[in-house]
Amino acid sequence: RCRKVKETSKVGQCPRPAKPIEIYEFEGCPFCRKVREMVSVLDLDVLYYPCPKGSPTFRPKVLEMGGKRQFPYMVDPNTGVAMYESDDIINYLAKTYGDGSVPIMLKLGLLTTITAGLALSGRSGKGSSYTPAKLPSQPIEIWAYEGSPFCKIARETLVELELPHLLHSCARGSPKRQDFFKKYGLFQAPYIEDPNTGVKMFESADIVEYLRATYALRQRLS
Ligand SMILES: N[C@@H](CCC(=O)N[C@@H](CS)C(=O)NCC(=O)O)C(=O)O
Repeated sequence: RCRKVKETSKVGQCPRPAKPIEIYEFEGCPFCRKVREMVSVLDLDVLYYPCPKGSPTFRPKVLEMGGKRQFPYMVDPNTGVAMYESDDIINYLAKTYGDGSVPIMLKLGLLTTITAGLALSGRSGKGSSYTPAKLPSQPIEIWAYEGSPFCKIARETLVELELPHLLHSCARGSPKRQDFFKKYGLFQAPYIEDPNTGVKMFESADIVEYLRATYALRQRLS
């Protein structure tokens, strides 16, 4: 017997930000991971400014803007609100761009931090430290969502190279999946479009190779 999975979501009825939310963070941080999960739940488009350890551009900017070198840090250009603290950011996003509710797994305090950390532990710190890279003039666009291991591989590299990226959330249930399907004839994530070079591509391994070849200052041997 064939069972169909029906994709539904309430996000279509929620207010959408006119300009993307800006989040300063890095892939390997469990507190940042919690916020990224909420971003997927709310189907938001977010401009991520990567702040891996040792990175020269956005880490100092956060210190300048907020007074602390702590991640995640969120700026909402639509409301002028800016804040640290993953729980505060999650609650703000839920109230402003959702129905106010936060999924149970994201509001268990220490347990949420531990489970978010476990979700990252198999990748042994990937997406936490900086690899010297050229800074592009425009953010790279990526269609991705937090639950996908293939999207994670692509984002680790975006973060390690400190490449600003506009992430179009497209988790299960996202109405953007249908739009994507109409445009490209299939749905597959991750997918990137780099306005700096005109490159468009699927496949996490190809994306990683492209990003390193285009932006890393020292090429890896492996
Ligand atoms: N209570 C904060 C904790 C955030 C936190 O400790 N973030 C770490 C990264 S996982 C940090 O900013 N460390 C300083 C650094 O990376 O330089 C929250 O929930 O957002």
